[in-house]
Amino acid sequence: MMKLFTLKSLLLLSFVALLSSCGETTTTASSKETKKPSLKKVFEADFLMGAAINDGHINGTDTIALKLIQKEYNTITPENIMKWMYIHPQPDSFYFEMADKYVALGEKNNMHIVGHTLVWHSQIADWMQEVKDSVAMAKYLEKHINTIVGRYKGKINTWDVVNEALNEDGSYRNSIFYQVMGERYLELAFQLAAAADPEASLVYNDYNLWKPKKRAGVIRLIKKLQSKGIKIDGIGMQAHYSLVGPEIKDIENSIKAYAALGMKVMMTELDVTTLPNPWDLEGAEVSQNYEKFEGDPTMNPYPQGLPDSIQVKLAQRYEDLFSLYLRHRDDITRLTFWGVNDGQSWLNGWPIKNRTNYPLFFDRNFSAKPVYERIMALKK
Ligand code: 9MR
Repeated sequence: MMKLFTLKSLLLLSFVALLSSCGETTTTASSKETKKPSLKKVFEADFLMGAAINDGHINGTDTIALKLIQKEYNTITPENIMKWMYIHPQPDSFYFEMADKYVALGEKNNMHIVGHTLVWHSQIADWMQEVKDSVAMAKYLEKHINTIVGRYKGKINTWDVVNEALNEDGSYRNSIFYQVMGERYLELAFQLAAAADPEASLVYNDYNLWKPKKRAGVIRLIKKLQSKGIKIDGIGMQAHYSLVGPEIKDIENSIKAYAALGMKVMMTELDVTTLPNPWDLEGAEVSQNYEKFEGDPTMNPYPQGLPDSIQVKLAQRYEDLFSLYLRHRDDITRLTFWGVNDGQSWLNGWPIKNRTNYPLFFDRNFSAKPVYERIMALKK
């Protein structure tokens, strides 16, 4: 009964009411399709369910993927097309064609639309790397955020405002932004985003946020912004995990710590690698690449398909994660997978290129893997 009156439940009820008032469901697929169970329906009372999508999905050329996205998900994130180098390639020019299509796709399907990402040191435009003066950098940040957030005001519901600004020990990453402006760049980015769209939910997004030292860094950041009256609504825990780590209790401690500061928590880039990781790499540091192992069969043991024994481990790992997420459903608002099917996952190329990985719920033919039923069964 109490549950009915949580803010989350009220929001969900209004969301459902809005959908019914539009006279349509969140999918445009045939009515037969809409009757089938889906992740978004099964977890409707718990979280938004989503995936990161790319060009073929947005253009509609990848028709099978698009159908699957419409059936299974009620939120989308652009995997690459809104990153600085694509959307703001020159100081005075923006490229909005793909972003416009992405937002139109989300609107057409009544989806919760995520913007990813306004300020990130990676995939930044070359010209921005050359800006060495703090006044000029602040101006460019202002132009970048005002133009992009302003264009999609009222349409993009959640923004990953700053991405991966912390080192593993919780200190600030020595990015181009930090070198030139110090930590003020984070404050400015959140201030600008809040001013450009006061209704949008504003998120700090990073990997390995379960690590105690990194968690402490996020807590310092949240408190700092809050003490200055700067709006921050949520923490995006990317959730690039393996079959064995991190431990559930570490993830749980972070969820609790962020929620205790009034943050909504989102699992923004969920996937579980199934391949050998001899260096015990954690997270998603894109600069890590082990070229010399490219083509080494011991590093790519399942080129023809995932053995049943590993399917079982994958399903168990996701079950442990989803059980945790369900326990914290009042604080977690969204679960977004980083990709649509195994063949499209970035984990086929990181940290060794050209491997065959199986980190998601759907295989290379878009068929649901055993993990799908196992997770749906959690709600039966
Ligand atoms: O999945 C994205 C991949 O296609 C890009 O090549 C890569 C480039 O940096 O970025 C990947 O997405 C990253 C996301 O934007 C931020 N968190 C880590 C993700 C995986 O690297």
